[in-house]
Amino acid sequence: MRGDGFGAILQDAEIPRTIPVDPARLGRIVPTNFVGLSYELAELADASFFSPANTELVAFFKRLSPSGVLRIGGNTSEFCWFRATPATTAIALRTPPGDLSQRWMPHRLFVIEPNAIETLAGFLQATGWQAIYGLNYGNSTPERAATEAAFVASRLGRHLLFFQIGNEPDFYKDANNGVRPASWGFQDYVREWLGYADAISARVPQARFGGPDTGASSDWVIRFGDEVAPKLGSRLAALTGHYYAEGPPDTPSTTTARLLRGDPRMAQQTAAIVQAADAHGLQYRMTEGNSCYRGGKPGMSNAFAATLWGADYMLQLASLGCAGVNLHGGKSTVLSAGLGDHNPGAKILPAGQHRRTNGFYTPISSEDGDPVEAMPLFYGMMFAEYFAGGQFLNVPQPANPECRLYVAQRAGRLTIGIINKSLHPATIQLRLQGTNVKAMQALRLAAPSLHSEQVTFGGAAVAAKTAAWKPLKTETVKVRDGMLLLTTGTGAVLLQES
Ligand code: BDP
Repeated sequence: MRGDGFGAILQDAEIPRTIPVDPARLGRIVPTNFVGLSYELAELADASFFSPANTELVAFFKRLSPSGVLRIGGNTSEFCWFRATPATTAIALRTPPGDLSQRWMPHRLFVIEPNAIETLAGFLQATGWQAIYGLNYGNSTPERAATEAAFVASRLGRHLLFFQIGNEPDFYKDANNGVRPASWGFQDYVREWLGYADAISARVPQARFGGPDTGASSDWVIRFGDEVAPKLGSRLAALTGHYYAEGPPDTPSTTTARLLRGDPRMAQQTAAIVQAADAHGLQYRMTEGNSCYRGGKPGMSNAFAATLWGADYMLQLASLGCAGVNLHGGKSTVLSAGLGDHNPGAKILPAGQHRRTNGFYTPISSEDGDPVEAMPLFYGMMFAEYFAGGQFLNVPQPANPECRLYVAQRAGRLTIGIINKSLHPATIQLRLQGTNVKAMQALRLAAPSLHSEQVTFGGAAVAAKTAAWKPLKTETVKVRDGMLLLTTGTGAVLLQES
């Protein structure tokens, strides 16, 4: 697989059908805070992590977006407690006793000190990002949540986008989760959830909420909108849900080929949820997800395959009207704790190949003692960020389903993304209607193979520690009589009007 078929001269016979790009066919607007990251709430047990003093992490967030969204939640959020005062006691777990080795939830508690919220506020100021703050619902009480929410709101101020209450409630009754009994269902969830929201609103009248942050049940997302939107009115900001494309990592059916083929059900479900959100005047945000659940698959989630999957996934969701995507990651130790100290990805690693034991899907690597680094998925997110603040043009997709095309107008200029997830070069011919564009500048996402971690964007890698990045190679693609023709190998090309 090579990424250098770009700009090749084509024989007549190879020229594909022309795809019209019509500026009158306007699609969805991409919010400027579309790009997001998701982390475990237990990261806050270390107040120095989300801190303005963690300058390397600050630099990577800023490299990704000047106005992104940090969602903090995950499995560990049900095992965190806020020590509001030195006298506050720990939470009591509702998880029934049993064989802990079978439970894919934390086996211990994490304390969040007020100081960690102060440093989080400084981190958000330093990065320009906003936060979605996930409150414990699985093992807490409305009173505790309200106390924590009041402190968080007072410190985060305008950097607080909204609260979420609980993580993946549709899994609570499953044996490997177990924070609620097997008989517990959606109506129980909504009733308890409203109790939390009302307790929080009593302390923080301006509080806004998102939900239900389900793991898999798109029907819960739609039902949540129908039941909760009329009750909460403008206090409800967004419908939210999670999406993991594949998993678990140690099953033979989790493959790069399957990941890159894509999942038509995902698009159908997203379209249905966006329609429901629109009907209630709400946004829909995909608040946690990645290429493969249970920590990601080495060789896929931490490789160029994830770059291309991430770029395509984010742009597909944006084009469907999803208001934002938060891809999950963080430190191995924290992600491992969130999965009950199971590390399925590490089991399939050739010995000694990685320092990382979990969280192979993380966009940013931030392991203790190592420099902060961009992982392959980070580059896919950088690619998607070029569309933030733009408006899509509805264009037909290329015939090859592994080749995807996205076109947007941003600040009056055309931005085009072509993502070729196949192992063969792809040729695209576009007719740019109603414009007199003469040339476009191209930046390529490339790597030696789909399994490689050596990703470059515009011929340059993002520097470790500083997140410095400057394209070394831009290419000029001529537009003749409105026609743009290009070929790309496995990889992606971003074209911008010169
Ligand atoms: C989600 C959890 C998150 C996990 C992730 C995973 O919210 O805490 O890290 O899955 O399985 O269900 O990797």
